[in-house]
Amino acid sequence: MAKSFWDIINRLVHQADILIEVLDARTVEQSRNREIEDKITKQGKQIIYVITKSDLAEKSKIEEEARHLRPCVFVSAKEKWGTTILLKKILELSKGKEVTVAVLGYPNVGKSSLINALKGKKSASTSPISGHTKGLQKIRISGKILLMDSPGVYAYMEKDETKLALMGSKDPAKLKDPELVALKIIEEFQNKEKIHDLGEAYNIIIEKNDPEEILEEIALKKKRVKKGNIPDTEIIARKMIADWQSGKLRLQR
Ligand SMILES: Nc1nc2c(ncn2[C@@H]2O[C@H](COP(=O)(O)OP(=O)(O)OP(=O)(O)O)[C@@H](O)[C@H]2O)c(=O)[nH]1
Ligand SMILES: [Mg+2]
Repeated sequence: MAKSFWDIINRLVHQADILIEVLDARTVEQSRNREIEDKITKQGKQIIYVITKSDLAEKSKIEEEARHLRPCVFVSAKEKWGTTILLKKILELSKGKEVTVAVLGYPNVGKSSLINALKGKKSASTSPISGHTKGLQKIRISGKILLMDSPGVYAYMEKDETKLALMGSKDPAKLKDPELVALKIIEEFQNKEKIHDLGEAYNIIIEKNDPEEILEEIALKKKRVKKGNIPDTEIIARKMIADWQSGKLRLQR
């Protein structure tokens, strides 16, 4: 796997003139890969940072996180924002010449959706389940711009399952320790003093304070129980992770 991963990166960097690194607005810094960014710039290719899913985060927070990234464009493939600006940026960098642009990033970050939003119609297949795009696919956007969709190869360099899950790059059904990730989500809400919002998302009032007890409380109140009314923390954890990944559970606003 490791070899085919670098093969894909090398091919993309070799074939493309511009590489778009797709970053999740909710986890801008974590969705970068410095090693791949270095490889791109060393080969004299241009990077554009595209922060997608901008509809899921507060603008001021994204701006703060993205202040060092240049050039950087904010997009929502869902709401169709930012695509005209991104196309203009590509044309500006290519100086009107024909250009190949590769789209890179973590699984499920929104690479294929971005391509469809740029094209204005569905050309790349998308899915809420990570690992959807398998091979490289070329999609012509206009006479001047050829886009390349790629699988979410970034995940092969990241061994931390919790991080991958929080970034939406790991299918909750395939997690070895979903409870650990759910506890992290609960802690995130606690750290931001937004535990009330977590309850609200599930139409319950959270009364406990300890994250493990909160997980059990949510399982009980949402009736995810095993025989003997024992909270099924594994099932509720997988559900919470899926809701986090889809944006149903979110910290902003
Ligand atoms: N809210 C929101 N959801 C988005 C946006 N872009 C993509 N998504 C959702 O994110 C999920 C993944 O989108 P894809 O475009 O398939 O992601 P990908 O990076 O191509 O994923 P892989 O091919 O699995 O690596 C889908 O459920 C999309 O609907 C966006 O701008 N806003
Ligand atoms: Mg894809």
